[in-house]
Amino acid sequence: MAHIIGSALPNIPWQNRPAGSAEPVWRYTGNPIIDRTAVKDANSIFNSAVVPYKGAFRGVFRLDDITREQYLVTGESADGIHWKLNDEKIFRGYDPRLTFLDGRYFLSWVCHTDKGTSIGIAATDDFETWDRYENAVLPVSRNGVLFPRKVGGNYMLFTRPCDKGHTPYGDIFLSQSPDLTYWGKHRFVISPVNNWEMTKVGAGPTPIETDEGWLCFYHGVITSCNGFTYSMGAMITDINEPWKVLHRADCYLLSPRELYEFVGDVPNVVFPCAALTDAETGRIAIYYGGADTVVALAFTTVDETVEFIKAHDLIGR
Ligand code: BMA
Repeated sequence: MAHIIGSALPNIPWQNRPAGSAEPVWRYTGNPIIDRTAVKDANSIFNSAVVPYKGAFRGVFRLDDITREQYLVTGESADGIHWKLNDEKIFRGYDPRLTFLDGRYFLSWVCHTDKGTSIGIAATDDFETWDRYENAVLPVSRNGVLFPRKVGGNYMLFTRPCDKGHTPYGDIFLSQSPDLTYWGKHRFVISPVNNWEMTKVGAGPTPIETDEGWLCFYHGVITSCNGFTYSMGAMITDINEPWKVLHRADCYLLSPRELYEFVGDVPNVVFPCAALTDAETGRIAIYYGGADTVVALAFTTVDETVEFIKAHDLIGR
């Protein structure tokens, strides 16, 4: 049995695996949980981040408005499923991740600079005022994901160097920092090697600490004759040297199958940015964007995911 190392979250959003399903990850039957009309003048609300907050939940949501500018807005929820989003735009950019780290809530996201995208970092205690840090990396990069604690005395950040367009390549790297400002000791983590992710890979939700290592969901992209298809994969990395991959599934765990993943502004996209965990039961609730248009929710358990990764492990072959 694999175990999550972390806090209990008795009110984690949850549905049991549907009868007859053998999937490693199963979708919430009420998907999508947030549609494109949840904020005035929204074009779409999708790849978004969620954390537990004072017995309820807070989130930072990607909002593309009807001018097609990309912004982040906050939101609140009692149950993690029904959300009230705020109109106020807190930052320009996209694909937010939230990490509870050193007693504060850290946001990392794809921010714009004159020379291409970088990884913005900001911290908050109340989701109202934010302390902005220096951008973590030189442009151009996306998919900046902080770990929930220091490892070996340093903060850890996954990154994904790329180009200014719809990047046709991409490896996951990891950078380290003593203070969340100066980043170095860069390490390579993974390249695309599996068919379903052959074009590029990028980190997903905040890594989950387990007694087997860091459980990391990530996205991978295959190019078909109709363009990109985004799926979710998973790997387990070493607890003390998180750039070392111990296990990695050769197949996806979630891939577009439902209409809200097939149809939208960018068809055929599932893009995970957040995961809630309950250390007591091992339950995991994954938030992902559907077709660059809506927010959806899926479930698994740490035990089932670790078992699935090991049963489809490409490491050691
Ligand atoms: C990536 C990012 C994501 C988006 C995905 C599919 O490059 O822009 O926000 O979900 O493409 O369009």
